[in-house]
Amino acid sequence: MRKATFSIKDSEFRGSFESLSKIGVEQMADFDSISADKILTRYDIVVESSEKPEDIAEQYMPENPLLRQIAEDVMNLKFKVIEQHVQEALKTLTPEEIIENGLLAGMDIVAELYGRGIYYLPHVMVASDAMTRGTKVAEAALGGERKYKGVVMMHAAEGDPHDIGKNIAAVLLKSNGFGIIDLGKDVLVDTVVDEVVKQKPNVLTGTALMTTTMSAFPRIANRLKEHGVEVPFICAGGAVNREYVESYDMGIYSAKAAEGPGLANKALDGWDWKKIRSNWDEIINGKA
Ligand code: B12
Repeated sequence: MRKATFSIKDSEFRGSFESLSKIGVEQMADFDSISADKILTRYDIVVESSEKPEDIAEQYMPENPLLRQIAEDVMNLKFKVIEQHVQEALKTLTPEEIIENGLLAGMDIVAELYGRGIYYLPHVMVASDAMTRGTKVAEAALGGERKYKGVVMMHAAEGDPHDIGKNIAAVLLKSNGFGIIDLGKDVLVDTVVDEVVKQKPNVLTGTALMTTTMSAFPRIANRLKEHGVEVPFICAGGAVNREYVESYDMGIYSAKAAEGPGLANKALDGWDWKKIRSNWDEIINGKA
């Protein structure tokens, strides 16, 4: 991984003073008498220097060496070797463990490094490709066709290209015996409504990572009501929170892909969205 240099030496500050002097700024102050140690604090550098990319990564790194290798592959954009490493890990670990604790951990690191301006969009795109390749290998190991206990229709909101979380949630729901109708990403509100009315899934899910796309969810809920359709509608992604999702009918919040099966199972038990919502804490904590 690229190592970032975060410390700027005193001499570099002094160098800046020297160049200022050359353009005549020395007339305003006697720079030689000023100690950079005392007055020059670059707060942004201080903040950055306290946590190096390696330290940030370490916070998310799994301990198991096979999972660590996979998380490192995602983080280091090793899309060519990740499939082989997932195959090796499958000899001793379950596909769910590999996805949740290896691939997802790697993507968490990438998201964190991107958020801090250390990684840029191209890094993120290659990392997400590596993550997708690894997920496909793990998913294949979950077994072939099976009889589904219920159907979950999934989508990423209109205008939203972020589908990594949705795809992970789909794998975990599949591995728990659900059939998935994946409408894809950037799905029009009208398309979601039409498909729900036509195909009558047990559960609908939506993912929104952008504040510009999250309003698609209440629009979907309202349009479904106009059609006289009610369905538990799991809404997830960084753009939404529980308060927002519970501000419109049918909405059930989820922060983690691993929560999907627990919530969807309740719909199969005959719970409507109101009952799932009012027992949300118990379901998420495995007490309902
Ligand atoms: C990867 C990424 C991309 C990739 C997306 C690849 C892909 N196929 O998804 C690419 C490079 C394409 C991309 C593009 C853009 N991105 Co982007 N991207 C990210 C990034 C770094 C990580 C997102 C991610 O995949 N996280 C990991 C996954 C696993 O998380 P997740 O989807 O939230 O899923 C978790 C939960 O939400 C939940 N979950 C999700 N779905 C479901 C479903 C169910 C059923 C359940 C139960 C749970 C569940 O489970 C998962 C965890 O277990 C974030 C930064 C960040 N810190 O999040 C920015 C971020 C989302 N992007 C952002 C932006 C602005 C953009 C761009 C507009 C940038 C640009 N200027 O061009 C473009 C989009 C352009 C367009 N309109 O087409 C912003 C959004 C800001 C905002 N609040 O609106 C973010 C937050 C970055 C930032 N800090 O500014 N991006």
